[in-house]
Amino acid sequence: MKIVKVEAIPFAIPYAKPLKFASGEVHTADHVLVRVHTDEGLIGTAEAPPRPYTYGETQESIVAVIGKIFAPQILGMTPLEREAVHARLDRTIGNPTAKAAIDMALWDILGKAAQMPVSGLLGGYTDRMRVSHMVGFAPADQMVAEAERIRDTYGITTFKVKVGRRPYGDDVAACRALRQALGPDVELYIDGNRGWTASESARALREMSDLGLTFAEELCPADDVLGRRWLVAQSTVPFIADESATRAAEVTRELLGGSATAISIKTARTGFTASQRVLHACEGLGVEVVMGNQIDGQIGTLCTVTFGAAHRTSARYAGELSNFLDMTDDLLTEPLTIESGTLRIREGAGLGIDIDPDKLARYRQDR
Ligand code: MUC
Ligand code: MG
Repeated sequence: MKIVKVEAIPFAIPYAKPLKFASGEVHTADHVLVRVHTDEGLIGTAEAPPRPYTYGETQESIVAVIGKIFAPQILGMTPLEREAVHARLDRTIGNPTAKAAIDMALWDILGKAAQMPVSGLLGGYTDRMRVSHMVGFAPADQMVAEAERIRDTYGITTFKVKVGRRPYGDDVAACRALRQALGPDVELYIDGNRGWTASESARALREMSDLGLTFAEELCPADDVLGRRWLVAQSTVPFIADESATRAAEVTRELLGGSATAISIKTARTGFTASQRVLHACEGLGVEVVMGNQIDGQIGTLCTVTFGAAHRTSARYAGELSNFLDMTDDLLTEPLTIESGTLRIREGAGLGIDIDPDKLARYRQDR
């Protein structure tokens, strides 16, 4: 079975409620649908979300690098040669979401060819994950109202609160308001997207020490090498590396350098193959992981839950699987649903991604 075509289709779906955080904001899901075609008629599907402020990729750059560099490199190869495919893709540095989407589309093909779900091929640990919802920047009362609505509508009881604004006391107050409104049983953790300095972060963590936070993520830049080590050494909660550790080698550097004590795995940037490398490295080192969200649509979310549910250690904490709820529409024929705070994988062959052709025609940007 040979790869005969790789499509990179730009599409745009507006958000009903934009997500705002310290490094940027998202108003439209301007993603790229990636479809890998084989000579046997099997098609693998995934999506690449451009996050210019995090990886430097744009919708245009993803379409270009797949069309001009990656597709010509892998045409004629087989989906079973994933290591050889990655050796070719990795000649080019960067472009993580473009590479990840190709990787996941290849796994989708393998699942379809074997008539097996990808989750089973990856590890088959469980069929669902608890869901964590990201609460973006807004006045504290609106953040509380959103969390309460999400809890009451979907049964979600874990929230990642975006912080990193100035003065930091506003974010501390918002976290306190969330804890007071939601009570002691809800899990809360924070993500600064590098918005604070190390000393602001340390002060904020001290002032929140009674809030029972589960994790703190990327509060200050990893480039503040000594400041970040100093911060992490005094943090009483695990300190998650997200955008500072987007590859297995960076994960090693952050952990061994004492700049992180937990890792966010995002299939949107490491696909399934490299996400397994990161996961297994973390397991070997005894470091906890959380399945993160690249502000994914439903296709990306299905990929995240497929990977997260497949492994014991990635299924342990709630995965960030709900931001698609803020989009006005999506491309799946059968939309994802979150019930009792959990999201299930799709049974059946491959990833279970079935694209609605009318929706794709409506939202694609290249015609
Ligand atoms: C997150 O965890 O940081 C926001 C920026 C990004 O790269 O991912 C999101 C969520
Ligand atoms: Mg993050």
